[in-house]
Amino acid sequence: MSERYPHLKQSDPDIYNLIQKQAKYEATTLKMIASESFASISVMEACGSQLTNKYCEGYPGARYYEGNEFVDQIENLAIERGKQLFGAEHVNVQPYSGSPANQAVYRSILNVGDKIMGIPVTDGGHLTHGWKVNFSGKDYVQIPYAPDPVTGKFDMDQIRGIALRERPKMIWTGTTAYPHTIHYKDFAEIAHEIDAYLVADIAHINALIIAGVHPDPVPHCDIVSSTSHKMLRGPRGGFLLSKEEDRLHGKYHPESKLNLAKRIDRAIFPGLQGGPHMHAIAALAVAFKEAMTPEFRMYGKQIVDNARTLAQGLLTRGYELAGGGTDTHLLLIDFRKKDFTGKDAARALAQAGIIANFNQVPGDHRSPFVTSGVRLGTSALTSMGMKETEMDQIAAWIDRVCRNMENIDTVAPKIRAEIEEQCGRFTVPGYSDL
Ligand code: DSN
Repeated sequence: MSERYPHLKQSDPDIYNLIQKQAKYEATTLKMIASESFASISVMEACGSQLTNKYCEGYPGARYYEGNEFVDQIENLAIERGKQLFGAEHVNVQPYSGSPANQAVYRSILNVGDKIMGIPVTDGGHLTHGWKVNFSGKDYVQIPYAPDPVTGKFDMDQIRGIALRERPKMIWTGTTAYPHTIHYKDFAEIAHEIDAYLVADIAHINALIIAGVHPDPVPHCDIVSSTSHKMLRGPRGGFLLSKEEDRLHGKYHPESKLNLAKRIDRAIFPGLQGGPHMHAIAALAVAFKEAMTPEFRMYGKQIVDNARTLAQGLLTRGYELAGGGTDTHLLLIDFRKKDFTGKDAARALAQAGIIANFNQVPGDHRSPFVTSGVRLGTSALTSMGMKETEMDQIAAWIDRVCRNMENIDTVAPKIRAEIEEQCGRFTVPGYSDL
């Protein structure tokens, strides 16, 4: 690898060396945390640019600081590309990340104390979908729903029953650990029936939607929220897509005279945030441009093909998967019947060079601190260029780890060496292609 950060190396060797070590670690192990992928060098260059110095509170053409000729053009480009990519009427690219984006969703359509429907974290939801220790569970009342514990899939009749009984003012659809297709149209029918807003959180699956291998939420949802990193391969950040006008005419919101787009913008700034992170917005514009290419759509499709092959490789070797398989980028190995926990398995896999996380599975009897599952994702490996052959090999390595939990200290280094050899045949942006 040629030298990438010559100034940093000289001025702060401690941080330089740690960044290099992390980069090498990620390039020589299997990055299978389902929410991670690899940003391109162009994205990283924009993110590391002089734009980090600029303050420009407000929106293009209406800022509270001077000197915005170029940053206005950058933010407008990001917005226009976002609109084109997702077919959205309105785009806000200023959220600092997914959690602030979701906070703005609440602030733009609801009042504190309102009921919302969301999936608890322990069932594969997100903290911001109403979890008790998060602002969303403290300021709003979560009505929980979850995948069926037996099938691992959403039971739309059951979800409709909860919605009709509880009449929440907003329904979240979106998960961090659901391996199956989300049918937004079905959720929209339920939301319309009870005059609730429908908001999709697509942080985990945005590239699959762009690639056309997962249904599109934009026509069916009032607001769509996303992070810009994860499988989209942009910078750390978030964005919001919405309709211009409000289907419910601000029914639950004090500022109902404003349209939906305006309320979202106001919720972000000045409601929740100050100066936009222009370096991240520029990098997001770059990522949106990359996501418009045929290569990106092939990446989105290959992510799913890889996940399916990995799932098949595990099923063939006798493992159980939550919901029986996957339609997306992720799968959950179900270790409920094993005498080791998800945490034990995740630790052992990491020792062997397979980096994932322990995660609860539907019907889990173990606590969230140990769990009975491991969540695996294929986005990062697909970005490296790995395909079906490599996925089957990975299933074999996972099997070897799980069959050798008792003597993992002996087995793990051997597998780790094999993994390093496999990774060496692929490309990691910013590491092996320099
Ligand atoms: N931390 C993310 C995940 O791993 O799913 C959610 O934001």
